[in-house]
Amino acid sequence: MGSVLDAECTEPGTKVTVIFVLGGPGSGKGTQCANIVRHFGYTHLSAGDLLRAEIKSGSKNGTMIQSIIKEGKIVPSEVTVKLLQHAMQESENDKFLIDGFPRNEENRETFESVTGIAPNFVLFFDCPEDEMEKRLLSRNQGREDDNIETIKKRFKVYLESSLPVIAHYSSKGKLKKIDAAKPVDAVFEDVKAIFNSTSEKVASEEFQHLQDSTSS
Ligand code: UP5
Ligand code: MG
Repeated sequence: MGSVLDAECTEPGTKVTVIFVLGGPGSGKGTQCANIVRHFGYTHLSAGDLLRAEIKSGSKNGTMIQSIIKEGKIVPSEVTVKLLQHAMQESENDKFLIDGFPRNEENRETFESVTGIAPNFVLFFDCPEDEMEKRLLSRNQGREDDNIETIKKRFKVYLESSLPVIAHYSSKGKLKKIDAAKPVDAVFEDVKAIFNSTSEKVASEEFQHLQDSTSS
C-alpha cells in the first residue's frame, strides 16, 4: 500500500488527518491519546517517545538528544520532523495524533514546510503548574527528566516557547481547549465530545459536497 506521505498524497485534497495534542509537561497528553486511539482509531505518535526510542537505539543523534531532554530543552526541528515523517510513512493509517509537538514556532514551520500538512485542529490540555508537577513527581516510570530540577526547566521552556504555538492556533480558530485538571475519565468525556462533534461535521461537509456535485 502506498504511503500517506508519497508525493501525490501531499497534494491538496488528499485526506491525511493530523491532530496536534499540546499541553504542559504532565498535563495528560499521553494518557488521553491512548483513550482516543481506543475509541476513534487514530495512530498515536508521541514526539517524546520517538526521541527516547532514538536514544535507546544507539543512533548517532542519541547522545545529543539525551542531553537536550535532560536539560528540558527542544531537540532541533529537523531531527524530530524526520522521526515523525518516518513514523507516518511506516503507518498504514491516515489519521494521526501528534503528541507533544510542535513545541516552538520553528517546529511548527518546519513540519508544515517539510510535510505540507497542517493540523485539522489542535487539542490543548490546560492544567495548572502545581498539578502537573505533582503528577510528574509521582509518575515513577524512570524518565530521566522527571526530577524537580529538570521539571522546572521544562515548565520554563513550555511558557516561553510552546505557549506561543498554542496562541498561534488559537488565533487561527483551530484550538480546542480542555480543562485537564479534572480526573482522567472526566477529561476524556470532554475529549470525546470534541471528537464526536468534529467527525459529525466532517461527515456532513462531505455529504454536502456530494449533494453539490450531484445536483450540478
Ligand atoms: N495523569 C494523567 N492524567 C491525569 C489526570 N487527569 N488526573 C490525575 N493524574 C493524571 O501523564 C503524566 C502523569 O499524570 C501520569 O502518571 C498519568 O497517569 C497522570 P501523561 O499522560 O504522561 O502526561 P503528558 O502530558 O504526556 O506528560 P509528558 O511528561 O509526557 O509531557 P512532556 O511534554 O513533558 O514530555 P514529552 O515526552 O512530550 O517530551 C519530553 C522531552 O522531549 C521534552 O521536554 C523535550 O526535551 C523533548 N522533546 C523535544 O525536544 N521535541 C519534541 O517535539 C518533543 C519532545
Ligand atoms: Mg507524554
